[in-house]
Amino acid sequence: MRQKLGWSRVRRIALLLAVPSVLAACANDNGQNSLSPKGQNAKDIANLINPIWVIAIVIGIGVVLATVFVALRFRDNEGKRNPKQTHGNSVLEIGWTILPALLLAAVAVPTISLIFKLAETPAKSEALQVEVVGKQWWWEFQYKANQPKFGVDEKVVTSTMLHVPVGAKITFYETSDNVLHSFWVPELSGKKDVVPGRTNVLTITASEEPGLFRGACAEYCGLSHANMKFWVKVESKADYAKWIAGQQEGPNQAYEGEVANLTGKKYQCVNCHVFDNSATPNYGPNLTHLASRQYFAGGMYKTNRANLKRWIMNAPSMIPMQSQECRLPPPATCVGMPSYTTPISQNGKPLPLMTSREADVIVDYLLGQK
Ligand code: HEC
Ligand SMILES: [Cu+2]
Repeated sequence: MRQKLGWSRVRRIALLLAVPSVLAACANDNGQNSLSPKGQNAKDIANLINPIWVIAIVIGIGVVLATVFVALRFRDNEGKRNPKQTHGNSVLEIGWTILPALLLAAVAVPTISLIFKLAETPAKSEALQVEVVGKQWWWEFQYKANQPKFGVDEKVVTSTMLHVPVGAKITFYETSDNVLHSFWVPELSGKKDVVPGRTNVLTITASEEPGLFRGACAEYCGLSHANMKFWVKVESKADYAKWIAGQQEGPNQAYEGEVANLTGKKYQCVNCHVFDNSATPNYGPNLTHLASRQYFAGGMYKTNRANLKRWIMNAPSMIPMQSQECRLPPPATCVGMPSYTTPISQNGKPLPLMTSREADVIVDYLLGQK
């Protein structure tokens, strides 16, 4: 039975179509917009995809209109308007095979040449060399030692905040010590998969202007995948030089006394963290210059007293992790940073719970680690 397409139904359908478009328009400028490229790689990709969009939209609209036209014109009308029945039309069939093939071939030429261009790796002396390790669920950056052009003498291990000078080329050597991740700074470059047991190489060019660019893990990697962000901080040459020199100085304060006792013995933070040497990686982020990082915890929180204190006492309450029950690094089966205020025991013995005062001692020290 045919139903009349009444006005109320039309309106309902229109509303259904309108809601997603309106919501899409609400998307705020979150610094992850690959349609507003700021770095050369991202610009090259946008210059390729934009004309293809135009062609695709024109063809898409044509196909939809033709489909709607045929559906309306030849809809069941008690047999009155059956189209003329034919079998085979060589001209049409050859036409609609060759035309798309030509179109795809035309699109392939600039696409393939851009793939090769983006895969180029400049000489080691020309680009800042950074090893990237995808962790669960944060990013570790290790500036390779001996890069005089970029002010790096000793290796520098940091997390979440990647500092680079304006206009510089950066070659990333990406790997993972756990599961698959994908490294993506939408406004600067395309993605690169981060695969355990492999090193994938990606070179990008920083923006010409200073700026803070948001990156994210773009490959589902477990519980806190959505919280695995990072930032690329593009700085003037002078600011970058100051930062990289600061990272290579030892800790601002001696690592001794009560703080060393709490973090080294009582709570054994040193199982997972290094407090006094920025050249050494560990299971968790290197904390030697923590206070120089604007954001911590996978870029999800600003580095300030309130956030740090809450984090140190009970990190899993801020980012979902599989570590409440365990204060040991791998090969234990916990993932992430444990809670120090949730009662747990190890080998049948209850572990000490952190007091607010102890947390203050640790936070005071960490905030001094510029
Ligand atoms: C079992 C290993 C483990 C132990 C023990 C541990 N942490 Fe962590 N910690 C981590 C991991 C993993 C992260 C990163 C979590 C994330 O960002 O998702 C982290 C993150 C941090 C951060 C934020 C650093 C950054 O750059 O994002 C601070 C600060 C920190 N831990 C301090 C401590 C202190 C203080 C202790 C001891 C009281 C401690 N941790 C004990 C594993 C551990
Ligand atoms: Cu991920």
